Amino acid sequence: MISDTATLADALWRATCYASVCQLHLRDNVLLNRPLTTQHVKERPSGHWGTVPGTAWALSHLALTAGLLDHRVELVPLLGAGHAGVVQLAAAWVTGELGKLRPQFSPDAEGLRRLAQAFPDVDGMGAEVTPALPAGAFLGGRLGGCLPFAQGAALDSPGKIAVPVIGDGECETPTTAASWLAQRLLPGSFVLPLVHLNGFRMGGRSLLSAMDDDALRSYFGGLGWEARVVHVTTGSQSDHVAFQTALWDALESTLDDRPTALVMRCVKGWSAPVSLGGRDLLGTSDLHKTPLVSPRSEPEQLMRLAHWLASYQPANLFGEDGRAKGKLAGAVAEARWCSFEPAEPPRVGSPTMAPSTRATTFTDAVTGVVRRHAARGDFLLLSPDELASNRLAELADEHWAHELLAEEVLLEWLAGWTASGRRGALVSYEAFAPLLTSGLVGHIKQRRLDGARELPSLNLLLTSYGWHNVHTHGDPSLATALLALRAPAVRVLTPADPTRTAAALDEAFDSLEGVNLIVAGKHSRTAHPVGTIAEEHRRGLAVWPHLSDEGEPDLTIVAAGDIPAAVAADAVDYVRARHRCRVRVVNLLDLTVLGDPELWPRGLSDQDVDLYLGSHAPVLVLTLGHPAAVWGLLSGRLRRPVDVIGWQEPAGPMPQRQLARSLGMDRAGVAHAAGLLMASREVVR
Ligand SMILES: Cc1ncc(C[n+]2csc(CCOP(=O)(O)OP(=O)(O)O)c2C)c(N)n1
Ligand SMILES: [Mg+2]
Repeated sequence: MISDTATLADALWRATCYASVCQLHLRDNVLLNRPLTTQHVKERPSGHWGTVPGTAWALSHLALTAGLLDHRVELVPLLGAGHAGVVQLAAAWVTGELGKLRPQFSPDAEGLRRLAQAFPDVDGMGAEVTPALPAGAFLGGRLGGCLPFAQGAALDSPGKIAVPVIGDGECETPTTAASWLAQRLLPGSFVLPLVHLNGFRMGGRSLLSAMDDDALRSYFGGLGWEARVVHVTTGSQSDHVAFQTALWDALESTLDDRPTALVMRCVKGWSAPVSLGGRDLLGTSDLHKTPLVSPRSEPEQLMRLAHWLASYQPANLFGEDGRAKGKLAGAVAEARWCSFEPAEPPRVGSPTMAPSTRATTFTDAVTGVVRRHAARGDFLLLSPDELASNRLAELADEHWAHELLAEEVLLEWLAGWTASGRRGALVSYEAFAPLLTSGLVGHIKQRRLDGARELPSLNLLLTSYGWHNVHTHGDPSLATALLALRAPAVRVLTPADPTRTAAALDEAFDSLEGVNLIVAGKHSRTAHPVGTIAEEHRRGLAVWPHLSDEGEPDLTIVAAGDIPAAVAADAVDYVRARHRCRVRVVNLLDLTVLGDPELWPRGLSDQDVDLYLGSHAPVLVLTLGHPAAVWGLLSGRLRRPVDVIGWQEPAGPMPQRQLARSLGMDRAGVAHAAGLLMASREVVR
């Protein structure tokens, strides 16, 4: 059986490499049934080749092995490489999946010609990994997240094994490096990492490549993984047999819950031309991208390209119409692509609590809601060692809660977990949440792409921020960065008290397609009147009647967050008395309400601006985060005097009270800003 599969894998591998080389270089003659001329090649071929042969090898074996397993166990490949798009497209074209999605790229000669001509702008899919195609559940681009994403996806997914294909360069990233050890926290998460050890990163040798097989086994062994090292040298039948054998062994030990990694040693970009112009290519970093960048003007390059394509024996793979034949047809029939796609749509329900359910402390608020959601059995709570410090210690021992001091790993766990339709949240210090920026941006991109499914939101509860904390623990940059993306999925929720925190979490946990940043302090014990909570949730803001004068105000104070709400409540009578003006206080739950309604689902229309903020009153916004984030949302659309009091990085450590005073986040600061605003309105008039 192994030798039969090896033969089929060889056909699939050759076809996938062939279709990759076509995409990178050709515009015509894609079956090579005529001598290759300059007319057939692209003017300026470009793109990444180095990762192709090893990744194609992995995908070919995994798809065939998944076919043999026939639903008993699902093998789900995930691509970690920075530039595996071309090989993903090639594998999807060969196996007909691309043609199902985009009929113009049918699995025949015309389909391949069109694909080659389109690359690198393949009909909305670009040239990089896409969720629309097999093995695309992890978008990649950004190296490091694939292994932990696979761990999160495979957690509590019986019958599925995630197979992240990870480069040796990628193994140098902190996120991947931390994930090996982190597996200890997730027994029963069946992950079989395939380390694609091709010797090189982008510009030089990888660190792993300097280790011999024993050293590799010791390295992985110390981290808790058994490494099975398999050598793929020329791509011969015996290489395929050795790989199949190692893969089956590794599958068996993975299912025994013995973490096992398959380390595939090969040469980066093998099967490409070994030299050019007398210069060695093989065994150098020059094969990271295609080396044949000017085959039109360089006859040697054209000749090398023709030999390169011919080396995969296309006539033996494709019939005259370009359809798979012989062993390749057999391989396509056997191959199977598995995914983490949930059998049913995500189980989101309606909120678990009545809006008026009161919570007196942050601890009550969070533990109550989290427990109610976790009781549904599909919830994961993650934290970088901050549950106890955030007064949530009682959650730490729950089987659905995991703490690991590696923010980036946790984000990928959450993303992998939710990618299979389940719900969860990450509790992090606001100051260190910017570590998550790059990962979140990647997931936001991925979730916007064609082929992405409707998934439960990524929820982040950000606590312990600088207004209450030490100098080193203040940095609201994550919210600022995500708002700057202008992605409608992002919401920044700043509940004013524990009851509102509970309500915000309750709604967020059951929401779909979003990235919810909930910024709430663990100290707050204030309880504002609850009458407006339903409106705050529905609309993202509400006028607080208990603090507001009736009718049109002379000044509107918008408070976004627990400290701003408390400061507004404290300052309002003072402002009223000092400036003899009518004041309205608006509680803002969702910062994106201030943004353009064309872009943000809850953005205020011009009529709503007048309704909530008053038709002409100057506006003073108090925010927990950077004023720049608010200015960016407003973009001048209020057409009236506006000021924003928020976080600015202090020059050095200072007592909290002094910090608040220096930034204007206190009664005196609010009164001062209010006076200036109202004076400027007089000038504007
Ligand atoms: C976080 C991050 N840093 C840098 C890059 C740029 N980059 C793209 S591919 C690559 C080298 C990857 O090497 P390896 O993981 O060994 O993959 P291979 O191409 O050899 O399969 C780098 C550094 C990136 N994509 N992501
Ligand atoms: Mg590499």
